[in-house]
Amino acid sequence: MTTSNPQQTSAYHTLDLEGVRTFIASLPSIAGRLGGTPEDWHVREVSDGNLNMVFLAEGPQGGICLKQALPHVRVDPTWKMPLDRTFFEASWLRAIFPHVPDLTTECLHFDAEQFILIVPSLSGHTVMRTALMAGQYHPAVAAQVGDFVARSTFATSLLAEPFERVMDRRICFARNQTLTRITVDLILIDPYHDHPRNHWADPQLTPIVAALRNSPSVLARIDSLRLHFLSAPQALLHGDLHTGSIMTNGTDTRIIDGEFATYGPIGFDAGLFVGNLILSFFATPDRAGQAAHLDMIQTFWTSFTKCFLDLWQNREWAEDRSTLYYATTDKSTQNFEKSLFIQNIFQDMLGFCATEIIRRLVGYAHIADFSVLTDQPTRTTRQKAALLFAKDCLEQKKPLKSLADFLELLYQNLSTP
Ligand code: SR1
Ligand code: MG
Repeated sequence: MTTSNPQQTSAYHTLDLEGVRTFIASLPSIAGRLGGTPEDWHVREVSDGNLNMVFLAEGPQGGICLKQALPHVRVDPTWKMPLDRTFFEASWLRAIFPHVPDLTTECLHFDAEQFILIVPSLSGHTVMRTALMAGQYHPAVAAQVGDFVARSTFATSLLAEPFERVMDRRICFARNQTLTRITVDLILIDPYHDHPRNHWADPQLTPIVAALRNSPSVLARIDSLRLHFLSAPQALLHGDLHTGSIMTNGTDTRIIDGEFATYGPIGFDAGLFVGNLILSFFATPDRAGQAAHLDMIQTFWTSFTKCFLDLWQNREWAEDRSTLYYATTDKSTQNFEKSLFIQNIFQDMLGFCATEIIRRLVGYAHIADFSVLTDQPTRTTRQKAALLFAKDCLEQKKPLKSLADFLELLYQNLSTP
């Protein structure tokens, strides 16, 4: 297969099922994981996301997951795209895996010619969004995601490493510009303007979209969030931390699909995750399920802050003094500065959470959550409520200073028709 894509070598070709079998057979360490002979392997395509081809291969001894970038968006072949996203996903895994080996998958192999990434398969795990839509709420998962965000961001930030290492990694991930462009356009620009990619199911949402676009404070906040996203390289982000990027069996949870990885504000990852929990909250029919969502948001935030601050607290000494921040100041200054740092992440989280809610309802790449509400008027009412909640978060006419304020606003919007 040849295209005019400059990154694409003539050797690149998109694999089919037999191609996957042959490719794995050429890699002794991967073939050894599966066991048996290539004829014994069960290979199937499980592509689900918007961008790539994904295959699972299972043998008598184990399984792997193989992901290959396409020269276009998988769900829209007219949207051409370079292939390098699997390189960035492999690089992200290699950077964070030592810090979160229990919460993501190991990069077993990356092929720079075929843009193929191989990781262990997660059979027995379910996509978190699918579990939520089935009413399966595992309290441990939100805590694990909080730990994941804390450990992966802390470890790749200036708080943990000499600035030279952080800057080298920033240089690497600053090249992930194709997917960063998608994030900037789809989340932080398009929904606030007319754009052919925007769409929404029910015309009853149109007045709310107009209200978002006509609100000076919303537009100013969106510009501030975009500026912040692009100019605050605090830590290596997952970059697309929605509930479809999380797989769990209720006890074991793995964060996958880090192809959007880039340096940015920590509140972006937190905001996307919480935004998706809130979308699921508004799509949940019953009170008990809704309460479980509030618990998950609280658990996530508590676990994130505790884990992040514990990691910071433990950095009292380092040979390289440039990596120590507020370690030797008096206790009350130290507590003040650290709590200010967390407060800023909290405010970023609220902002990015709102942008994620808006883009998933009226931008591109909608989510399936609301399909569980089979009654159309109820579905529309809930989508309107979610959008209005997001608008309130961006405008903050009444300041949201704490998680309690945030959760109260959430309940208010659920009960206001
Ligand atoms: C063209 S990519 C659209 C969306 O899919 C990915 O999962 C990201 O969420 C991206 O914004
Ligand atoms: Mg993805």
